[in-house]
Amino acid sequence: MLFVEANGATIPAIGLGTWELRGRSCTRLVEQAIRLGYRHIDTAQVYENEREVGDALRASGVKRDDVFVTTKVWTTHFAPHDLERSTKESLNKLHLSAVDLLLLHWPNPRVPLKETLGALAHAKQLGLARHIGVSNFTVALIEEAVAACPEPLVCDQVEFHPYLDQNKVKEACARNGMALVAYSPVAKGRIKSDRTLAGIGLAYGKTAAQVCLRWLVQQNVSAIPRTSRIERLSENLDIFDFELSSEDMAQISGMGSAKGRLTDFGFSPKWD
Ligand code: 1BO
Repeated sequence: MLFVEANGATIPAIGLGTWELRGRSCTRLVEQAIRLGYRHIDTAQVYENEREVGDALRASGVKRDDVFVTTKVWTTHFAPHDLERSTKESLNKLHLSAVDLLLLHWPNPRVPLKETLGALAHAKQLGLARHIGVSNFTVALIEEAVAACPEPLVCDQVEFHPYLDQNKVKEACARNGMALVAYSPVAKGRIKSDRTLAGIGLAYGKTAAQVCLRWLVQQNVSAIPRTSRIERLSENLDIFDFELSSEDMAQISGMGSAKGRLTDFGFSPKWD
């Protein structure tokens, strides 16, 4: 396993995303992932699966300090006392005394960012989170957040895959010592049938999805692919025994554009 270092945090380069996983199948999948060697699990209040993730962590028997757990505070809990209360609720569901990483899930212009960041930093100071960060923040919001936050921010978790150009956000993260964590890293499954990536993979004996994930971690990005299929868990983890050439890296980097975004909502910020 490779790790991404960011402002004092050591984040496993591959994690399991759990967006849209629910109920017993979520518990089973997370437990199986941990048995296969995943040491980074990503959940969120709004995914409504923190209890199932917590059950899986407990059932796996893995030592607490051996697994990196992220959760995210939903935007309706950004007022300071709500942030603390909802984080404690999350911890209760996860059966944990602290998460490794606590993120603001999306920007919320209805609550002053400085207040929310003060509450996020306070959650860290109370020991509810080892590290803090943001998600779905644009370059301007990253810069505003870094300037306003009393504690270091360790990442911006955003959609990132070969079809979406995220160079500006990646540069803003690097400038501020933050990691970029990629959600939907295989473009919601679209990468699996990509002929360019499959062609590149032939030379390495790897699938298009493995080439894609390798392209991400090779640029110091942590990726959290979600899958509901147990057989895909091993495939997504099996990317640490090869290295893409600089020509292959450049070819894949050239595939992205601003139009490749797959996750967007009415409440999204104006993307870079
Ligand atoms: C609404 C959830 C988006 C990805 O975390």
